Amino acid sequence: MPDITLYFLQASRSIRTAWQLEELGLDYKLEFSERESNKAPQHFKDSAGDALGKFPLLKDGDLLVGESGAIAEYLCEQYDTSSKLLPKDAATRVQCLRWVHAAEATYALHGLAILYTRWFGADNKAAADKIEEGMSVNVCKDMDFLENELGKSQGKFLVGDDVTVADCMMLFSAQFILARQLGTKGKKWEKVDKWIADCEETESYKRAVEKTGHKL
Ligand SMILES: N[C@@H](CCC(=O)N[C@@H](CS)C(=O)NCC(=O)O)C(=O)O
Repeated sequence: MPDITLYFLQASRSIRTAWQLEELGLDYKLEFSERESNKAPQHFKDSAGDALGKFPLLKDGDLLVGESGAIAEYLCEQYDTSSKLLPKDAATRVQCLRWVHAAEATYALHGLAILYTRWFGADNKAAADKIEEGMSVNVCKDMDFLENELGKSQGKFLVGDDVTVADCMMLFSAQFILARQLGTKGKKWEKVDKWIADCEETESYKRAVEKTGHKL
């Protein structure tokens, strides 16, 4: 068995990695930290040993891997021996990888831009609201795309009837946008809601939440 440690910050993208580890049936040590004033405490950053101080971080033996998307790809390369999370055929594989990258580079980017506008624009609400209104166009397009792709899937998950790395990465981004209503303008996406519920119902996701104590 590999010697894996997951550095898990509460209420964060770290749940993506925990879910993937559970999907792969890998044993791992958990180093957990609550947030302090919304941030990762300095002692936790120091103990994890990555200069950027962001989570999740994964240690595999002596190798420290950062960025949830890079961790996701690393775990598939090293341990997804049956290619269940990242299928081998080129079209399905690149479809999964598109979601792995979109989770951060599109969905989290657009959602966080709005969250930061709310935080840092609080003293000029009229300007912040205008920026949020403009940026909500991106979020609504993103969510429409997700809804549409779910409609095309041959099963209940993003790429067919089994969980793939696409679900492991995308779930947190969609939950985060919807829970905080980041640019969603009160719209509802039924297939997205159903997919989120299906993901949350998997035994692997439930184990990840139970083991880590993750809260959104
Ligand atoms: N793009 C990175 C983002 C990592 C990131 O920003 N993590 C946040 C939590 S979701 C964090 O560690 N924040 C702690 C802090 O800023 O103190 C990834 O996908 O891993």
